[in-house]
Amino acid sequence: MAELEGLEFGKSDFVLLDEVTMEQFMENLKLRFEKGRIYTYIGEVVVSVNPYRQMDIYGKDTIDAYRGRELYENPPHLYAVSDAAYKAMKRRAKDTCIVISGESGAGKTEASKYIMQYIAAITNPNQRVEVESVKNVLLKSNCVLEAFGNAKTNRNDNSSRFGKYMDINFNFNGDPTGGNINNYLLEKSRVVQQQDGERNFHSFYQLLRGGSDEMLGSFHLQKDPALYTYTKEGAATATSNNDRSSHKAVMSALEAIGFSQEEITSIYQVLAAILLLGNVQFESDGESVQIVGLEAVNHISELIASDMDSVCKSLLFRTVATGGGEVIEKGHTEQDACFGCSAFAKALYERLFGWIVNRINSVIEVKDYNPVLHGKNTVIGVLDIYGFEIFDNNSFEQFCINYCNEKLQQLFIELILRQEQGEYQREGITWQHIDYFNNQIIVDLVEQPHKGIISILDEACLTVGKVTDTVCLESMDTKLAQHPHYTPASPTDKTMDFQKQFRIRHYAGDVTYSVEGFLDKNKDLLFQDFKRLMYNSANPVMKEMWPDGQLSITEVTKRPLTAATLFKNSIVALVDKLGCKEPYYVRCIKPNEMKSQVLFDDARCQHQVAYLGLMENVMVRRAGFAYRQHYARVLQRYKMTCEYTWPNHLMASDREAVEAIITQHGFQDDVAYGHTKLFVRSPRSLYTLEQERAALIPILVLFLQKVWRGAL
Ligand code: AD9
Ligand code: MG
Repeated sequence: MAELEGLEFGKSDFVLLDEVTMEQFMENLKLRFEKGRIYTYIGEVVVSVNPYRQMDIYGKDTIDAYRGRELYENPPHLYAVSDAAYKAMKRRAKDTCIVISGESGAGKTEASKYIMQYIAAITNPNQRVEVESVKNVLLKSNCVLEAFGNAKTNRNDNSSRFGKYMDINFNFNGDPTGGNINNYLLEKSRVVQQQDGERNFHSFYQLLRGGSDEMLGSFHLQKDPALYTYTKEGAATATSNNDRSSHKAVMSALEAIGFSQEEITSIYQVLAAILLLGNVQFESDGESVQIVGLEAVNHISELIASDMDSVCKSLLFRTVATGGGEVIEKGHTEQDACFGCSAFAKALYERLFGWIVNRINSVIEVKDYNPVLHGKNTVIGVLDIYGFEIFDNNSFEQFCINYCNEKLQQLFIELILRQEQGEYQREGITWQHIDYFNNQIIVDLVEQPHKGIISILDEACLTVGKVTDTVCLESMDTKLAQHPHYTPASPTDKTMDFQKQFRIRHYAGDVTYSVEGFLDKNKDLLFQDFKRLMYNSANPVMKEMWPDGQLSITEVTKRPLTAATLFKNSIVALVDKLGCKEPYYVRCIKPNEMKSQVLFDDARCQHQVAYLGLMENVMVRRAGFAYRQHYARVLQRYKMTCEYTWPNHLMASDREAVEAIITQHGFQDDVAYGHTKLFVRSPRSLYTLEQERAALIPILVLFLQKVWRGAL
């Protein structure tokens, strides 16, 4: 691989643009995409454009080219930031994290996999067995989590329907010793309903199409996904995934990770039970509700190791404690029974997914780590989480996801600024604080205690009696009407249905939310009877997934936390975790909606550049010093451009030699000399140096060839 790219490929760092305008930014991004250069820097941030084709840039040669090298020594690549994060962790014992963001289909998950592969490839040179086994589990976990957490959507055939943060732990040698995965907000509503053209989670189709006849027979399943309510929508949907071969791969990944046969069977039994639950129907004779077709229920009870009576009971009744401490069974209406059944199916899947993640964690957990013996245990975190979402119809899920992005943007602002300021302080250089939009005000709008949207939602969920979505919306409109980022629906605004919608002015743009279903989704009600049913399962694996089922009805006094509050708590914890690490960023862009490898949709890309805050990022980077490097490195790279330093200098220090180069080019007003590094303010100076160097290289090569041939 060439050391540096030629200028025909555009500027490899947006900081080098002649002017920071959206026009120039887009021109450069497009040129690079068209030339097959999918990565570009903003300082240390990698901007990545999904190529929608296999690129020959991830092989062993490339890994070797990036291993241990500095960012600017090679063309921009994920491997370079991975290496930077790794070096910071290993050499400076810093915990680091790589935050990958971008919208659905932009390439986040692929990027996270390349990052993990790179880290796996450059570590454990001595092939120690225990380290290899940790690496193996970390890599194999992707396959399992994708099967259970990904689905085909209209935007992406392999869309992650959960947020994922993975910590990889390292010992003092810089070898992985373990890890931990956190998952966020699995889109469980997909289990029972999918939009046109979309599918349920891959795992269901993999089981039906790839499971052996023997397995399917014992689960009372048939091969055809069209036979099951929950999979029939997606049954005919074409997808690039091969369910049958994926099933094999997942089974062997589960085994390789260390799941026992009993556990693997239990996982698939839960899936089978969910599929059968989808086919259960209810009918009412006006007085009581019955289940239509008891055979499915019989099979379900077998699959979840319960008795048929208990399953029927939990589908048709709920146990309630009266004020006097009495316990009574209340029959469901047909509507309640249907609601309960699908809530049960969703919860079964969510618990299963959570259990799988925990089980993987138990295998890779760092055990017996002794800091005295093993040195500091350092961490690299990789975050692959949903990007900002603006759909035609935005619901509770988009509200949560967009709140999460506000929090991450907050962190981005804080960390990038903090990092910059920290560096200037360390190097003894003064710099001017710069201001830009701080989105804390929007974060507060959502999460502030008592006043924020989540609090208002929670209050409505806790109120006894029938508070509807619309009543809750009225309360939000009254309390937040004055907020500059909140717009109540107004009868005069033609773009909004004033009875059901509200609008938030997010940092990334305005989003109109439809409040319909907000309260149900926030309450996330699951009748306690289902929890007890599963806790009493004779299958120990399933029982383990439902520890809260052990409480008897009279013991259940506290209301469980709402979905929004649980999500908020998990995101606050995530941000805390990221906040104490040195961050590296990958900002992914989706070039078009057609999955085309040639189409660059200017408007769509520009929109993403705007809401990812990339222009601001370039400005911040340029407002300070765009470029900084250790003196020795600067000298090594540019010494050929100065008569006092080529081929060697006679000065007292590298710093003085660098000063000679800078002075000879007349850039002295554009730089600052730190304790260990040179800081260059304007990219133009750097650009001139680069050009001069590039022009000199062919002359130098000619010269050397002549020397070798003995012509000189
Ligand atoms: V979602 O938010 O989970 O819906 P992601 O994760 O951002 O989304 P993903 O990584 O799944 O997107 O990428 C979508 C598809 O783009 C992949 O399935 C690949 O077909 C394609 N892709 C993405 N990145 C690359 C790449 N570096 N090289 C080749 C890529 N193809
Ligand atoms: Mg993904």
